[in-house]
This record gives sequence, C-alpha cells and structure tokens, in this order.
Amino acid sequence: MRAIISSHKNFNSSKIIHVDMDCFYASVEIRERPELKNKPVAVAGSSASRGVITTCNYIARKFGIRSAMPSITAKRLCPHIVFLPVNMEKYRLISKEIHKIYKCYTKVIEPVSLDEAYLDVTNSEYCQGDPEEMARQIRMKIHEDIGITASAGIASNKFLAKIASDWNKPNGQYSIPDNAIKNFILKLPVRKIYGVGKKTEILLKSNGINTCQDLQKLSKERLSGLLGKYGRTLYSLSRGIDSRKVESHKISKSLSVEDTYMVDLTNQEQTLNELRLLYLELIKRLNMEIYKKRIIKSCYVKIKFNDFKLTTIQKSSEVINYEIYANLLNKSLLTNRKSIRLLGVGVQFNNESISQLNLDIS
Ligand code: TTP
Ligand code: MG
Repeated sequence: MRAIISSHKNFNSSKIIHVDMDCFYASVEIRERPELKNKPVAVAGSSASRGVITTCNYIARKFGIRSAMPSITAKRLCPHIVFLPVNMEKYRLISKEIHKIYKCYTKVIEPVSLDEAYLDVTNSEYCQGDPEEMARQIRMKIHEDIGITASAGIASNKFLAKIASDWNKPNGQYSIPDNAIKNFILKLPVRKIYGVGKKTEILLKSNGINTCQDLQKLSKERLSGLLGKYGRTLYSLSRGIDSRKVESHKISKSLSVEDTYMVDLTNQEQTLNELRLLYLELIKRLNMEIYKKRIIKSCYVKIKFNDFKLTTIQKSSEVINYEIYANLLNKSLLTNRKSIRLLGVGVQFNNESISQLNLDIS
C-alpha cells in the first residue's frame, strides 16, 4: 500500500533536514581507536609546521580547545590531550557512505562539506512523511553503520534547519515547526545568521542591534542603507524567511586548498616548498570525478601575512601548472616582505561550459 505523504502537521510548506556530524574528523579517528573514547582528542595537521587543530572531541572542548587553534595552545590548556594526524582520504570515503544513507530518504541532497548536508524531504514517503522521524532514523543509521554520531535540524527552510542542527549538539536533533518560528527567531543573536561575520556583528551592535527582534524593527531601506544588498536578505532572515532551495546539483565556482602555519614561513625556498605541497593536493582534488569535466578560468594564490593582512593574486588561465602558482607567489613576495601565516592555492571555474580539464602535473 502506498504511504500517504501528508503535508506534515508541523511543516506546512517544505520539509528540510540539515545533518551535521559531531566533531567529524575526531569521531572518525576515535571510532578506530576506542581506547581514546574517554580522553581529550584533537586532530591536527600532519607535520610539525602545520600544527593547527582541525577539530577536537567534546571532552577536549571542555578545556576550551577549538578548531583553528594552534596545537601548542591546546597542549597548554590540556597537557594530556592526544593529537592524531589528519587523514582526508578516509573522511572522504566515510562521507560517501553517509550519503548512501541520505539517498534512502530523498534524492534532493545538497552537500555543504564532507560532514554537512541539506536534505529536502518534502516529497518523501518515508515515515508517513514525518521529517522528525526521518532525521531520527538517519542519525541512528549513521551511528549503527558508520559508528559516529550526527546532529540534525528540521524546519521548513535551510536557514532555520541549519540553526536547529546546532541546537542540541552533540548527538541530538531539534525541530522548528512553522508555528514556532515567530517566537524562536525573536531571541536569536544576529551572529547566528549566515553571512553575519565579526565585522557585520560589530556594525549591527554599534547600532543597538543584537537580536532578530532588534532587526525586525528596521525597515528594508534602513537595512539596505547599513549593509547594502545583504541588508535585504537580513530583512527576510530576521523573520525566519529563507527562499533558498536545496540544490542537489549545485555547481561550485572554485576549488582551493590552504594551510595555516604554526611557525610563519619566512624564506622564499620554504614558502615555495609549501606551495608545491598545496599545489599537489589541489591537483589531487581536481582529479576527483566531480571536477574532472570542469574548465578552469583562473588560478589564484591566497596569502595571509603575519599582520593578518590578506591578499589574493590571480591569473587568467585555462591550464594549471606549478609555475603559474610560483610566479604569482613570487610577484606578491616582491612587494611584501612580511612573513606568511597562511598560504592557499585555488582555481576558479568557468561555469558556462563543462568539458575536459587540462592538468599538468609538473
Ligand atoms: P564542523 O562541522 O564545523 O565541526 P565538527 O564536525 O568537528 O564539530 P561539530 O560537532 O561542532 O559539528 O567541521 C567539520 C570538519 O571540518 C571538522 O571535523 C574538521 C574540519 N574543519 C577544519 O579542518 N578546520 C576548521 O576550522 C573547522 C571549523 C572544521
Ligand atoms: Mg560537524
């Protein structure tokens, strides 16, 4: 008998689930080393010069340890912390396995990163169309089949679903039914809204705006005056309105690889060596199935200096090779003599046409 897809009583229009693994890289590593389950664990860069923490388990978080913190700081906060190296290949494989679970519930899946995805289950017949039950089952399957925990958020749009998945973390889920949006949104701090970074938060706070309730008091025009085009987006988001669709075939505009160094890079030879490592990783990723048919439009190098000044230099090119990146880097080093904290290499894609990628691994 065909199950009836109800417009579920709590979600009248769309039903979106946002799923996010708990301390993803750390959970994967601990899964293979259960003796570490009750110890503080951090996953950090693989070499001494890359000692920045990617993530840590929730025991380590109690000591104040966070992503992007230098390992040395973490060691000071928690001397008995266990460091484990990053293994991207492994995380990619596990991410694929997790996606197989999602596919049992819907075809409309938008991956955001290896550990995060939006699922549009509006037309899904499973669990009598109950998105909360679907989220519970998905989380249970991830736990049983993969051996890690995930959190989920359920709402009628992406913005609220994402906020909800963070609400009962770790290993929890939270729903924002349509009739609860109005109250839920009022107390939400502006920093929780996507697109509001540090600078925007400071600007809003200096205008006495701390929560969505404060934002709701401003007209569209006033918000546009403060923040340009994004002001109009904020006008909607602060009312819990978000019309972005879950896009299962979203085409990325760029791909990049970067690293933050615990010890700044100070000489050209060392910097070029690190650049080569990043370049090789970029090539590896470009060879993945999803990028193989993309045409490159330009190559770029991103540098953050030790005074936190950020610069990006790019060159139009349909081919990519190490020399292009080395030249871009050297050009930037001619005008900047400061030491380097972060280095990144990337490509921008031509989104109009998709054909064979031209790679040169020299
Ligand atoms: P997140 O989902 O932001 O973090 P998390 O899964 O580790 O923890 P949470 O329980 O809060 O969701 O990121 C997913 C993975 O991305 C994370 O496991 C490691 C990686 N990552 C970095 O490499 N650097 C970073 O600065 C962050 C934030 C994440
Ligand atoms: Mg996560």
